[in-house]
Amino acid sequence: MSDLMEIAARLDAAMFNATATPQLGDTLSVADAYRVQEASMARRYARGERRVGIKMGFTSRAKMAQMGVDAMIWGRLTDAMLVEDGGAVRFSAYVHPRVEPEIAFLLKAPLPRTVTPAGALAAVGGVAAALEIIDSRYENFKFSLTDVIADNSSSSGFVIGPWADPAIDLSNLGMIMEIDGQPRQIGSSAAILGNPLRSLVAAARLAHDAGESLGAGDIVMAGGATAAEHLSVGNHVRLVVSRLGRVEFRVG
Ligand code: 0L1
Ligand code: MG
Repeated sequence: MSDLMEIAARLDAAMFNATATPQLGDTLSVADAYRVQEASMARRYARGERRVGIKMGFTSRAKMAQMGVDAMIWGRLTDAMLVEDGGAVRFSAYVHPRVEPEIAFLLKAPLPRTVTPAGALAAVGGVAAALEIIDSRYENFKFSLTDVIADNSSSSGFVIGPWADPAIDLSNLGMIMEIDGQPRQIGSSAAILGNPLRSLVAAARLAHDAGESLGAGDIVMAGGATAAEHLSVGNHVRLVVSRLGRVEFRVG
């Protein structure tokens, strides 16, 4: 267990100092990788950060192919990771940040462990276009499945557009992510498990199995719909999701 605590401290320090650390190298089981994640997040909570929800990862083929990982993962989101819509982030706060287009859910009721997509929808108070800023703490943004789980699934920042009424068909919404006015990723919400609601169903199960309940007020990021794009100083990133709205931020 002390080894796991040491790894958690190393990953937390890499995040805190925005300095890359070597990969762990497939030395952990999946269960131990989540224990490391929990322990490194406990260090952040002890510094005053508050958990505000969870993010799902590798819920689309595009993301699995980009990173060479083929299983769904999840990570914790804190209030310190939330970036105001239209706001700015500091490039120097990250190791090698990337951005990806997502759909976010805001819960208005608890999500039970086992729920159908329709049951999950009934617990949703809002849905929004969202951008996730991912930042692996590993050198060269390279990792195994257990490496990335231990590293809080590369969670780093997230930006959420205006919440919309969830009573729309989420299964095939067009998504265009622009950087500096140029379309860089074009996709559909269908890429997220056929419908982002399925990611919410999976989130309920995975979080519950790890002893984390999802309740009213929690945010769930459904996972990248396309491959991620590198960020550079000066970038302006904007995502438009058909029928849902837009969200944007700058890199300073
Ligand atoms: O949304 C996603 O699929 C993000 C996965 C996080 C892991 C990564 O690509 O760094
Ligand atoms: Mg993501």
